Amino acid sequence: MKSEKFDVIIVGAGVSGLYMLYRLRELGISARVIEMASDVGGTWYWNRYPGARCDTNTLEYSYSFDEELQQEWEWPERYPSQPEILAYLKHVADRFDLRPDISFNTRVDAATFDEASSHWRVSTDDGAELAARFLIMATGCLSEPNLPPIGGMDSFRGPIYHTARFPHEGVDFRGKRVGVIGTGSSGVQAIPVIAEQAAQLTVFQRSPQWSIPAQNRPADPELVAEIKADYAGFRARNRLQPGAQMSHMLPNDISAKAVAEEERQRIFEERWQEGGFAFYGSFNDITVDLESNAMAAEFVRAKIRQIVKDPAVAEALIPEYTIHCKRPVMDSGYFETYNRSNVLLVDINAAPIEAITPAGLRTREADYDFDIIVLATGFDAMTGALLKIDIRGRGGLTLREKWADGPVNYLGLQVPGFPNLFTITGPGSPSVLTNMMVAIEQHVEWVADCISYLEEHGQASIEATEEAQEAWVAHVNEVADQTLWTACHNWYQGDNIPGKPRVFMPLPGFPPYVEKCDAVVANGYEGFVLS
Ligand code: FAD
Ligand code: N01
Repeated sequence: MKSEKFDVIIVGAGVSGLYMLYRLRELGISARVIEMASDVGGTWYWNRYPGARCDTNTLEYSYSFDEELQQEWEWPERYPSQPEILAYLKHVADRFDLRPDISFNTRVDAATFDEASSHWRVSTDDGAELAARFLIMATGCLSEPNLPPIGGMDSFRGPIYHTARFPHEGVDFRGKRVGVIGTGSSGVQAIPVIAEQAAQLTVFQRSPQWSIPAQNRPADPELVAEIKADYAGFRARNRLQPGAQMSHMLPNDISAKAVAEEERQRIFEERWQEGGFAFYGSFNDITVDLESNAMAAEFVRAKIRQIVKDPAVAEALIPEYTIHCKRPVMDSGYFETYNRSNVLLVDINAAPIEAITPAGLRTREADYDFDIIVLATGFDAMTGALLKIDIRGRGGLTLREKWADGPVNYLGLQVPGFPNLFTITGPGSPSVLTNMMVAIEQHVEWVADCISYLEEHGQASIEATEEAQEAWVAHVNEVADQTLWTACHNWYQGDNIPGKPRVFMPLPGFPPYVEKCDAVVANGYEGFVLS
């Protein structure tokens, strides 16, 4: 059996893993990245479904750590497509010569903390065993696909594709009868594109979506020049926003209830035309006040009724839950797609799916014949990829046991009982509630600085205390309870995975979180034991 030793092992070569490797190298610390895919990119390697695209503006969804990189790279559109982001991440890997320290096509199956040597022993699917003092999980918040527990999958005569495991060579939908299950961000992006190609598209909807038009367009050269003239200043202002992004239009600091009806409609319309996250910045209380939230919902409801010609279909597409309660969805012609004669919407609350059949799919009310089925059913978010690995800390305690009632940790970075193990954008940190590029950079820099500090001060290990964890978990719950995010069925709290404990996992509010992380360091790594 091979056995290699490193200072640090990083699992995952997406945005997080690549920057982590770069940063450690700059500090002279040796690291090995283990990645199960055949190349870099993470999310942008796996999610190759038609229409896959970011909904964070390109000038914000990019690394800020290298001035030349951010000045030189040119994004053609307002929102980058999956192929563009993948090309960018491959460029980063090549530009900084990161590939020699990455093992591709290798999956980490287990990691055990050896208390005697204070090392992590990591086993991979090729039978290798590696050891490192520090283990950094850059495994992604949205990387473990959710395969719905629908019977008969193996019996289907055609192919079934999950959006997060789409074939690299693409799929030819021309002339095909296609069934799509799921109407989250992935489904909403894929459905209009598939509808244009397929002979017939049937969409199986469990929850309707409050989708806002993305209003994607070619990059505006004047805006690009303006931002690039002071990129550092732009990034710094971004980091002061609760979601670490500005969408080129700052939120209005006024309540929806504080303006007259006509003015309210004007502002909603202006923001709808701007598109994307800007809509939720129409007023400062849409996401926290039920009355203001209802006003925004009413505006979007009217838009759906206006766009969708068949009133019954329009009603089926209108959600009942509060707007912005699920992760916001942005679209390019989603509601318009239901005006096409080759598209059928099936509400599976009224007619639940019973099984996948050899010919297609059966609901309680009808049988459907398909050539291709697409699962746009999302992810076992935030904890899925971590818990898939058999992680064992002090005394053989497994992370699965520790998190049996939901994830607990300190700062979203470390779990008591698991010394020297860090999670990038782990549960309990702002992660998926932010522009993740920014959240990732902040976490990577904090972890790299921490390891460097330990090296400089001759400390072998760092471990969060139980007291710090308890206080942190209480804090995350308290902040989450002040929002409307806990009011519906969403993956932020594991509702999409049968049997997953219902815990609100990310922490709302990026700037106060950064302040806290900085204060912890300033106070000598308060809440951690260094030894
Ligand atoms: P990932 O990109 O998920 O990378 C994790 C890597 O770890 C993967 O390559 C995976 O193969 C590897 N891995 C996992 N487990 C193992 C294992 N056991 N062994 C070896 N390797 C392993 N965020 C935004 O901020 N804005 C957006 O607009 C946006 N759009 C998105 C669109 C889609 C379709 C999806 C799915 C996500 C989107 N996100 C967006 C979130 C996105 O996941 C993050 O922005 C970011 O790409 C995460 O990077 P990461 O490196 O942390 O994780
Ligand atoms: O996954 P989702 P996603 N039977 O969980 C349904 C990011 N992202 O891949 O809502 C039938 O949102 C499920 O129904 P319900 C972004 O953070 C960003 O679309 O649980 N249906 C839902 O309709 C996003 O939030 C972009 O009732 C089932 C759908 O499948 C996250 O990734 C693009 C089912 C899953 O929606 C996940 O998005 C893509 C079942 N058993 C992704 N199980 C951008 O545009 C689930 N569903 C930036």
